[in-house]
Amino acid sequence: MEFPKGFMWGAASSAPQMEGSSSLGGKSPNVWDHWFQKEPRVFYQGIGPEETTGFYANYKKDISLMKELGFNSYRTSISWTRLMPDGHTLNDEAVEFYRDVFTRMLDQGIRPVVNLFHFDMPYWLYEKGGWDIRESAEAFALYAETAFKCFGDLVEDWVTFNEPIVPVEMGYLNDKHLPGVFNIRRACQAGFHTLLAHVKAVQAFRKNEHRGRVGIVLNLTPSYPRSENVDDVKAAELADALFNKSFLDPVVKGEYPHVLCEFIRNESIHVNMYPDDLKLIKDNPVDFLGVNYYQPRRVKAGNQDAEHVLDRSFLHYEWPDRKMNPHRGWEIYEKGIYDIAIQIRDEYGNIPWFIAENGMGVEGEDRFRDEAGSIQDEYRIEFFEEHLKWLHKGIREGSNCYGFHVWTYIDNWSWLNEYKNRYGLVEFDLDSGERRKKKSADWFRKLAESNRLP
Ligand code: BGP
Repeated sequence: MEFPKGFMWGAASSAPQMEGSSSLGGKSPNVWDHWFQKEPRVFYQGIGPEETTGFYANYKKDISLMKELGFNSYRTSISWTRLMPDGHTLNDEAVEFYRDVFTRMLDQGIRPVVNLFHFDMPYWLYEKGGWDIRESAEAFALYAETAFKCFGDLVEDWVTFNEPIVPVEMGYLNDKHLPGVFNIRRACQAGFHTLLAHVKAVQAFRKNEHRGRVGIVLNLTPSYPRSENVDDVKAAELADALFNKSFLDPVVKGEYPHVLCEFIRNESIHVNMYPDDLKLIKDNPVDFLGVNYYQPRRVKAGNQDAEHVLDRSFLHYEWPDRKMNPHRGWEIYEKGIYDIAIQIRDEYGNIPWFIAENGMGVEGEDRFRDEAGSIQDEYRIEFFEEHLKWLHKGIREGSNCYGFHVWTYIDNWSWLNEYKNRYGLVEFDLDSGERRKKKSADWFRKLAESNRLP
């Protein structure tokens, strides 16, 4: 099974999950630094973003290892609070660090795909109101433009946001990210300001004629109704509009989906915007799309007496008898990747896109260690192979997919699970800091070098 010529093979990660040194090098705190250091909460192991794999200190070693794994590209993110600690002043140490990272990647034949925001809102901005206030969009646009100027000679693939719906869903309809409230109106406003931040960055990129392309990475969770019952079908449509199309439609088609507009009208939600905002959205579609795919959403209409409209409309539902990843509690549904490929081909103008994250988080991988000490993660290889078969079918049928990034290169720190679920092709030893290739690392190298799935 051969993939198109020049196919992008690599991995994705993010600054807050990889860099560490979060109080060094002139960086100011983001919401995650603050949360782990200052706000009492129940932690899994109590390991915060200060103690990640330490990419800030070890990037040279890591980039060489990526080369050994056959990567021809890698997505990382810039830390906003490292580059511009107070939102205005440029941190020279950060510029030097990122310039060296991108230069070394290029020297090794690894194309940098650079993301500007991976859930890491500066704490100073959060204190002012975060995504609740319009000022956050202006602040982001200034940061984006600064990054384009500082690194535009090295980077050609720019991503404004990773999974912009996640901070909205987890922070405004859940207590998993800050601010941790349940407020649908605030969720809609925060989502709108995030979109505005994105389009303002795209506009700045085009206006100043920067080199390369600008896109966004969305986590798409295909929404399948639990049954053919009309209520379930409607609930699935609403879930799709809220969690997929709320960003997918405006960034690609330049407009919000009608199901979402209807929901906002029915709920009498007022979203503050300026008269020209919708035109700005219309005029600034992305050049490409990155898609993170982990699991679908199985949707069933909810209890009509429930207090909150979201509970009345649908439940995020796990189908009995589905294949599950027991460690992460996520369904494994490989065909979902094909459904996305075909949907992008047919409903989104066959825009160039790539898989920006796909991976399997597993707890306690120690038990899969062989005598030589290497983790034999055959389950991960099978997970990727099954997804790649479906992706390949989508490409064969004309979907314009140009790459596949796994989540992730090395076991890294995560927002809610810290180091519980391991995703890496490379094992990270928390005690010694040692990096050890797992079986999947060798499998990935062969795949990337041959550009084909055996
Ligand atoms: C994606 C995020 C990543 C990463 C991944 C795995 O949604 O973009 O940052 O964390 O999911 O999820 P988790 O670490 O929660 O298991």
